[in-house]
Parts: sequence; C-alpha cells; structure tokens
Amino acid sequence: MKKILITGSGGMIGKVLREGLRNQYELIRCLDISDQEAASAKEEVIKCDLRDVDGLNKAMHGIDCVIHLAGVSVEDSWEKILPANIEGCYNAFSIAQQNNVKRFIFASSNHAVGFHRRERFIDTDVQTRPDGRYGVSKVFGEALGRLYADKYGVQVACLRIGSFRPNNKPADIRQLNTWISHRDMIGLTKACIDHPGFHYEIIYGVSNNLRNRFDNTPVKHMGYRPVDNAEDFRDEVYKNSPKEDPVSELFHGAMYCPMEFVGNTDAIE
Ligand code: 15L
Repeated sequence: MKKILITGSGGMIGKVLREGLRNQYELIRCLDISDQEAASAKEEVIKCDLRDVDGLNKAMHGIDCVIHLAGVSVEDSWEKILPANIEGCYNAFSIAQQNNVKRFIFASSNHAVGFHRRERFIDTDVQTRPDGRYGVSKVFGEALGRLYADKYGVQVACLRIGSFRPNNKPADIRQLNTWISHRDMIGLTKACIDHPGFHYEIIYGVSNNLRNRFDNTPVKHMGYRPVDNAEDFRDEVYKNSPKEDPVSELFHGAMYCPMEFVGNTDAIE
C-alpha cells in the first residue's frame, strides 16, 4: 500500500493520522470539506464534499488504500446523518471500487454496538446494536464494507473506534474502558495499511486499557498491539468525572443511549 487517501483529514482523528503517517508512504492525499494546512512533501490536499462524485473520482484515482474518516462524528439529526454518513459513505466505497482501490479502512464506532450491556465483554462477532442514528450509519458503513469485500474483492477493515480525545486523555470513568490514545490510533491504522492481505475485518479501536471490555482476540492476526493504558489517568479522571445517567451507565454506548430514550431497559438483554 503506497498511495493513501485520507477522507476527513482535517477532522480530529484525521489531523493526528496525517501527522502520524507523514513521510511513511509514497503519497498521502488529504481530502476534507474544509480548508486544510498546505501540503508538505509526499502529500496532496484536496477540498471536496463526499457528494461531489467528480471530485471523489479524481481523489480516488491511483490510490491503493482509503482511510475513510469523513462524515458526521456524533449523534445528530437524520438531515445531517443522511447526506454525510449514508450517501457520502456509499459514494466513498463505490467510487473507491470503481477506481480499483485495493483496501478500504472505514472509521466505524463503538456506537454500532452501543446497546450491548457494559457489564459484558463484547468481541468482534457480536450482533450490531446501534444506539442512535449515528450508530445506524456506522452499521450501514460496516454492511457496505461487507458487500464491497464479498462482491467486489476490496479488502475492508472496519475500526469500531472508542473514545479518541483531542487532548489525548480519557475524560470520564467510562473512557477508562473506551479510550484510544493518539499513538494507538496511528498504530491501528498502520497495522491495517501495512498488513499483507485480508478480506473483511472488524477491529475495536481502543487502547491497552486495564478496564477494556472490547475483545479483539478474533482479530489478533491483524497485528494491532495497543500500548497505552487509560488507567494511567485514573486519579485525574476520578477527580473530574460527573455522575453518569442511569440509562447511560448500563450500556457500552453510554451518553447516546438515553437520548430520546422511551424504551424499557429491562427488555434490552
Ligand atoms: C464516537 O464514535 C464519537 O465520534 C465520539 O464523539 C464519542 O462519542 C465516542 O464515540 C465515544 O463513544 O466516546
């Protein structure tokens, strides 16, 4: 994998990956809807909306591996999720395939499985249980990935990212489980880019946290070996962590679960 395209390279994770992968590949093409830092050596910068088919065609041309981060990254209205995370995600997969892109790394989220009970360890084979419209869009992206792997032979890795923070520290007690450090996010992405070959994989994007409840055992062969541990921030977190909402604390997806919630928590196995 020599020529890499990062979509959403101007976002929170995108900026860290752009910096962390710099000069390690023949080309890193950085695509974002907003203005970005000018290109340095071995980089190209493109301003493009995910609904601009011609623009995406140019961006995908000659690329070996796409890292697809672009889209809405939090729970939001359907009017915002639909164009960015449904239509945009479809465009990214389909235009990549039409341009013979060999590998596609999709930024999924723990919110694709957010309604699993937090007391349980979950591995990469559990059923999807989205905790909102954002989570549904990530399940959609994972399903598209499955289709493009099985039908079109694109190698697809879906990263169910936990809590990636701009200040590189866990913010609350739940994040002692879900946190991923910047170094581990770069390591996870590199493991997927540099892997000799795979078909379709789902990997949890969490650090080597003492309280981790996301089990990557089935995907050990992907070579992701996280090194950071959220527990190192334990004292700071306990000093500042607010009390969690009673619905939030039951589930992996936390704060997204109580939003608009009128269900029955006892019925959610
Ligand atoms: C995510 O997928 C979101 O992008 C981020 O805003 C957080 O909500 C994070 O998950 C999390 O679960 O902490």
